[in-house]
Amino acid sequence: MRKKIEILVILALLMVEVVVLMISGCGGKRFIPVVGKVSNTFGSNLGRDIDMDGDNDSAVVLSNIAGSNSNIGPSMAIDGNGKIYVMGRGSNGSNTDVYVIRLNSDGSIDSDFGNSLGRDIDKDGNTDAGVILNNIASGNSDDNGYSIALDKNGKVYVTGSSSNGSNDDVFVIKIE
Ligand SMILES: [Ca+2]
Ligand SMILES: [Ca+2]
Ligand SMILES: [Ca+2]
Repeated sequence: MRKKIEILVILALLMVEVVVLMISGCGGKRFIPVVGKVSNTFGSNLGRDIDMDGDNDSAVVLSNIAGSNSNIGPSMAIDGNGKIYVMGRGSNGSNTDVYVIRLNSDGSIDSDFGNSLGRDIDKDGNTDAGVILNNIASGNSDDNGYSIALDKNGKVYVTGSSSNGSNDDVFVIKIE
């Protein structure tokens, strides 16, 4: 009788083991893909652990985009070649301007897009390029970009609002 119980217990333990192996994919955790982890190859290494998982992480951080501090980036889009367009508004020191910056798939700034800004906005030691839009509705005041979209040919459209001097107008601009 005791032997029979022992055999049943062993069989039960074996069944539990089989179920655990089935759930974990026979090889344990190493077969479960890790998702939700911040890349440490996109952009530059921050030297900080921003997702608090024990290792330092990477990101693209842009500052002084339109010539002064205070930069806001509400919209981005990715074309079929993996180029990443980041659009928003930045202060030029007296009012805001719209910016569009194109990143390569590794997060570096694509210097072939737009004009030279004469500034190193990603602090990698190199002067960067991009599109800065000012005085869109002729008010020579705040120009705020809110959204960006690409058409099927990769042409870029940005929209937002711009001061005409007394109130704000909507703009849509195509960048070729
Ligand atoms: Ca981390
Ligand atoms: Ca402006
Ligand atoms: Ca740079």
